[in-house]
Amino acid sequence: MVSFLLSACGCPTYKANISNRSGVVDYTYNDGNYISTERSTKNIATCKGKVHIAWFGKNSSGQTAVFYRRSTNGGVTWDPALQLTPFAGNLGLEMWVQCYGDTVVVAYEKVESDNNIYYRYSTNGGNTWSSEAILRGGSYNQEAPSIWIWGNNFHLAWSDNTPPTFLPVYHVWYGRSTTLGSSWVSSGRRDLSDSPIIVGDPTNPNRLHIIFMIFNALERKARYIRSTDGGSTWSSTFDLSNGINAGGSGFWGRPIGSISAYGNYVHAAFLDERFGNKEVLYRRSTDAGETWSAITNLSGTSDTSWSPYILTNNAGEVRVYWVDKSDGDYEVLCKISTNNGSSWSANDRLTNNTAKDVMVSLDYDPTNSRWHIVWSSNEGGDWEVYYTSDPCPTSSDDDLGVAEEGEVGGFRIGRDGIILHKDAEVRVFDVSGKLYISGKFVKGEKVRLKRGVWFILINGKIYRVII
Ligand SMILES: [Ca+2]
Ligand SMILES: [Ca+2]
Ligand SMILES: [Ca+2]
Ligand SMILES: [Ca+2]
Repeated sequence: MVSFLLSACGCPTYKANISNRSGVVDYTYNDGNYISTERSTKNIATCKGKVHIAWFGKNSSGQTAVFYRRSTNGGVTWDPALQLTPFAGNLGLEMWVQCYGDTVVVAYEKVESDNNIYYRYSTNGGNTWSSEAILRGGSYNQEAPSIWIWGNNFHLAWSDNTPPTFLPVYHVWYGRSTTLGSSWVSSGRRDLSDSPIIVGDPTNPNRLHIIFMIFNALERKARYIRSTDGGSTWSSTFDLSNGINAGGSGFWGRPIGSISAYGNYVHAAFLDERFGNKEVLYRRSTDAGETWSAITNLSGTSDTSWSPYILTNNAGEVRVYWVDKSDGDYEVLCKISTNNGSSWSANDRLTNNTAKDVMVSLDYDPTNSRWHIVWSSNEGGDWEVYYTSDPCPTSSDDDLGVAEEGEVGGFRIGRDGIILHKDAEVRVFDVSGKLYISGKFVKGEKVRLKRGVWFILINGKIYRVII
């Protein structure tokens, strides 16, 4: 019996309204469809304890600008918002925020005579910013930027319809720069067709992984390529969809996905309808992308599951966040593995309201050992961009990792266990149901627990907590 669920997707006592511009639209994704029609979007990056968030904000005339806001203390408090671009009518759908150390990049699309990718960057953790410049431009369309930075290497994957021969055809392109995008060491066309996401392996930055989709009249599949030499050469294309086209009409037919890697573990999530309705499908590689596991249905819900974002950390915890229509409106759901994707928790939810909660992305900061999550919702009447973290943000006067004293069953959650508010008989079970700790604890005492998912029986009720 689970009588109370403490959401494992985000801190239940802390949610920040980052955009906080009442009466006007603020989105993580620049589309009137509200839900994302592609997936090359990441609105949050966390490095060295700082949290960087960018989003699209409209003015009362309906023009759109890119806004940026940061926290320098791991999401506890937030600096004032900074407007990175003037209000205009030509911003594209997607943006990408990435950081490495003190370097922060915000890239986005503009629809001009053709489409181009613009960006601004900071090399001092967001204190000051470069002027706006073209990251990839020229004839034809450059779209859907995705960036991974490691050391001096700036890796960019994007979508580009520069003609291979005579006719413009969208391909995924990759380029590497050692000058933050002002010049390029290498750059070239990879494969059909669109919506790339590039990630690297922090344990071996020469390993790069790109997930993308082929989306045309003949094929609608999720695809994968990798490089093991820092982007100099690339593998042949692997069909993650294993021969099955995504169903659905229009943009709903896009098998959009996401990818993350740490060491030999590579995790891919994408969408299709082979299990009856749109589900988040999952495959992993345990050999750095050389071979892949069978396809599993991760979401398993009764209605549309959409726009998955998958991320692993340095401790083998993997998280997938997505939006799901199964309770009638859109909610952000999540699922967690603590063993590199071998097994997964039940579905959990970040949101629970009658509004649309959409387009989630996340990052993990080893500096504070926390997951940082951002999404859009119109729960307040107009659209806003919201942030939370898991575990809760740490306030400066509390070294236990607990943000609030909210009563959740007579205990608080700390970084390395739970702290009791009163004397209690406590039994702790691991995710497989095995008894881990049993005993009497006194008020203020800490029940030490390793990072992971635990079931805690206290005062006759079971709580599911994530440390
Ligand atoms: Ca707003
Ligand atoms: Ca162009
Ligand atoms: Ca579903
Ligand atoms: Ca909702």
